[in-house]
Amino acid sequence: MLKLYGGAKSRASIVRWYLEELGIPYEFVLIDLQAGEQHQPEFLKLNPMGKVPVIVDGDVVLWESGAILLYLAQVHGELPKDAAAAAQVYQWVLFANSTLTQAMFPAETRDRQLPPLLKGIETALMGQSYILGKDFSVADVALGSMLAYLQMLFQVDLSPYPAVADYVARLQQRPAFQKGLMGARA
Ligand SMILES: N[C@@H](CCC(=O)N[C@@H](CS)C(=O)NCC(=O)O)C(=O)O
Repeated sequence: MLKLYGGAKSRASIVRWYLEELGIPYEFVLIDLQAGEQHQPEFLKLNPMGKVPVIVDGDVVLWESGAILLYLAQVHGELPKDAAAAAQVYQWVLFANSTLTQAMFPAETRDRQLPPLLKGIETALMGQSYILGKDFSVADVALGSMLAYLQMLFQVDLSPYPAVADYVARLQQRPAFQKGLMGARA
């Protein structure tokens, strides 16, 4: 069975959400981040960077939540075959995990960095339910997780961006979101 290594409150929840969406059975292996278990030799064999999430899927050992999401999407036939269409998925996963995440930290620059990005997401969501159009995809897991974290961790007010606020609310209603992203926080 696929193993997912994560902390109690960590980005492993993003992967958990997608595993729940795909209905893939998995074993969650809790790493005690407070105790520094991620820096122990046993864990560093899985991820030399000493960070979660990590998955072990047969012979495949993989870290970085975005890479894991895209791997799962490809293995389970959820990535478009067309290179240009697939690149749209990569674009949003990378945007969520790099540009958007960097704008969330540090706190001193958050108020300046975030508004232009939220405005851009608002524009992209105009007239559509999900970031790539009418259908839910792995790109929504990457982007929706970061937007949900913005609200949960930093209480960012999304009301100036009604399409973004509606989008996050729509994603939060998904059973897999509740089980994966919220359930893992307990
Ligand atoms: N970009 C990485 C970030 C991984 C990351 O920073 N994980 C944190 C938990 S959310 C971690 O393992 N922290 C422990 C440490 O840095 O010692 C990803 O998306 O997987």
